[in-house]
Amino acid sequence: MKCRTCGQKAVVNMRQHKLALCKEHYLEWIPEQTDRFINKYRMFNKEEKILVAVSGGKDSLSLWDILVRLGYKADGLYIGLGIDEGIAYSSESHRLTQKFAEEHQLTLHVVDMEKEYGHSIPVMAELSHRGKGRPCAVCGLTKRHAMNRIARDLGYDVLATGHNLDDEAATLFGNTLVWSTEFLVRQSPLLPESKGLARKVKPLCRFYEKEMTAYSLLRGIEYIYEECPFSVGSTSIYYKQLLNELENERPGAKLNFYLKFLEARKQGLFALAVVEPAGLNICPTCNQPTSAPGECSFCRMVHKAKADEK
Ligand code: Q46
Ligand code: ZN
Ligand code: ZN
Repeated sequence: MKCRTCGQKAVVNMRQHKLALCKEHYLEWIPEQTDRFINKYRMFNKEEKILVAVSGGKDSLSLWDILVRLGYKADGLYIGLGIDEGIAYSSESHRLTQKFAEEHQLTLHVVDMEKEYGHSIPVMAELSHRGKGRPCAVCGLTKRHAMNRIARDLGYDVLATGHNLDDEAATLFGNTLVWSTEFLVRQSPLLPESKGLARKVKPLCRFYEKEMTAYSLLRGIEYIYEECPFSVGSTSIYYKQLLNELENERPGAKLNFYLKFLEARKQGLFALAVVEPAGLNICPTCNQPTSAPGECSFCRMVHKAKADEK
């Protein structure tokens, strides 16, 4: 297999794109494509301040790396979840993120759950009785809250996350199985800023997970190989397996599933589902927008955890 650009030996062969590339040209192709997606979906421009949510995994570190290589103003945000589970998951992912930031002389903000709110994610989940043994609901709520707070307080224009095509296709598949129109209408590479919530973008949403793995390995990015221990056995991992079986038989099926959805969405397939939240309210504790009057669900959770502690 030869590189399409230079004819040297290819190291990556992408059946779904009928494209093989050598190391040098693959490491050029990924940022070029990313920039194309950023412009196509009008995510942000070179003047805007971008906050990248970095977890220490391959996708978010690669995203940070790509944005900086492309000349965008991108700082990082690491959220210390306090997940150990015998593999020191959080401390190891924090160490690798810190290392990446230092080596590239980048600015990294850190929010430590335990220091700022008194409890790690697993403890918070237990104390607030949410999530039935899995802290993911609490974790998701916390991450959204912290990202939005830092973006607002430090004046970032946009929040970028490292979701890849496999993540997006699995979410889409899950939402389609139950025809969850309210989620389908909001699933997009770009969510514009609205009522105090920062603009959110997913510049890697059209790359297969294996393309991101290849990028991070060829770029020599050191990332945490382990997935979060709480992701084991999750529905999204099951959906990813199903979609991979489909992809093996029909290369390109996953990308088609996602892109055709974006097209249908753009043409207004889910437009009727757009229900504006009835007059967004402001949480009196953290000043972030919330759908119901009174404290937001994050602040209620923190209070409940504090009350139950006593
Ligand atoms: S939600 Fe759940 Fe993830 Fe949080 S607790 Fe781990 S698996 S990190 S994307
Ligand atoms: Zn080449
Ligand atoms: Zn609040």
